[in-house]
Amino acid sequence: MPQTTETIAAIATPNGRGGIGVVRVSGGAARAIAKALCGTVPAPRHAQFVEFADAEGTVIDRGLALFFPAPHSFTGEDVLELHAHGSPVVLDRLVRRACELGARPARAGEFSERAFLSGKLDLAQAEAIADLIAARSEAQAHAAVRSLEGEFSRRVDALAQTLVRLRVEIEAAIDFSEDATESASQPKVELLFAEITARLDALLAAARRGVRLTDGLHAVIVGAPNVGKSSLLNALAGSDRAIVTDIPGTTRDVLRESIVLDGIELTLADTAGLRESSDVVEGEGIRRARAELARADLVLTVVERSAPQKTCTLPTEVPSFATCIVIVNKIDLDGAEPWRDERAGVVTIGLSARTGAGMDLLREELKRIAAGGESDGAFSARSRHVVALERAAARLSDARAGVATATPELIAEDLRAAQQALGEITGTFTSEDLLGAIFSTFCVGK
Ligand SMILES: Nc1nc2c(ncn2[C@@H]2O[C@H](COP(=O)(O)OP(=O)(O)OP(=O)(O)O)[C@@H](O)[C@H]2O)c(=O)[nH]1
Ligand SMILES: [Mg+2]
Repeated sequence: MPQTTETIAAIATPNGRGGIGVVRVSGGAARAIAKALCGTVPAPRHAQFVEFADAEGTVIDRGLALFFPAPHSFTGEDVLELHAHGSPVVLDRLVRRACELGARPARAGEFSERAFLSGKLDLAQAEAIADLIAARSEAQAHAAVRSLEGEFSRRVDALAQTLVRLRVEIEAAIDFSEDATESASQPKVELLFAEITARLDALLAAARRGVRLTDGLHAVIVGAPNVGKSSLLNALAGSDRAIVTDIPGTTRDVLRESIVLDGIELTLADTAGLRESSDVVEGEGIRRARAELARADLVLTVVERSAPQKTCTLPTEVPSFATCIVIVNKIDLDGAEPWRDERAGVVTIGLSARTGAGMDLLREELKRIAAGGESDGAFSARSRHVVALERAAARLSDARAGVATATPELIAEDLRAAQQALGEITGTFTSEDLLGAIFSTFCVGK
């Protein structure tokens, strides 16, 4: 266990006034600070009612003190918790007093970082704490708790274990055979490759759902000029967010609006109509629309009711994992009723952004997509996890492709890199930079 000599202190409760406020102290000096500040070191894990005193012995406040001796604490170090009245002045004085007694103010996320460094949590779990605190919906909170309990980490670890078995097989081939492809364990290697690839793909899909849930869905509205994309954004957002005119090419920039459906956040982006344009500004808008498309989870392709067939081909930039809905707009011009149709997995909805007819069908569809996958054990995840899984998948596929052609050493090297990518998720392999980047986004006192 790494021995951190510095003792840290911070207010653990949010800014502002409240019934109670908590100051947390962690490190080797916590015991001495308890003695000086509370007049006693409370029995381990037992709340004790004490007076918090300053250097002159003047009472700062009365409250509860709790002492968690190492290693049975959140950080794995000696931890002191002071529960005082929730006044910013009182809590500040307590932190200042702790600092006079040998602590220093904690940096953002430093308690969680210490919990990680002492092996109390892995990196994905530490991130799940931040996600739980930041959760804006019950679904997000639920997913974060599952990650915190180690659901995600267990699946990553299990995958890493299988990868180790594969490496053992391959490395045995290096030792015992001139030619890996003729090795006796060849069928076994193929089987392991197939198993890991399938599991990695499943985990990647689950992690992408986790990111959608944690970050909210990123939906992009695209289509030809003048089909009613901006009108659709306004109708979904319930406000005149975007400019609507009958001039094709009205929208030039990407406009974003956040909506919440059944507790799940959805960011909608309205974009410039896709067409060949010689106008520099519009051209830039179209370029941005395509860039937006490339990172979409959900693509709403809008077409006009008069020409649904010939224009409903999806743009080529749509990522393979994105869900697509085709919106046939302006049905009011035909006096048609709203409708929903599903063909070859693509849902098409006929509606009118102007009159609002059929908007409920779209909202239902969005809710269904936003909630998608939740039932099969959603856990919270971050883009960095997805990136690491994608890297692992790429190296795994290189290794697999190499079985027939490459030397066993090269295959082993790819597998090692894949394993390292997995290790970055839970923190088995990490750099100082990565840790700094992750924990600095946490809040102070966490
Ligand atoms: N009748 C009818 N007109 C609509 C409907 N939706 C949009 N319009 C009209 O179609 C025209 C274009 O609407 P916009 O929302 O600006 O279309 P857009 O796709 O954002 O257009 P660009 O930004 O130029 O690409 C406007 O005159 C709207 O009033 C609809 O459901 N019915
Ligand atoms: Mg527009």
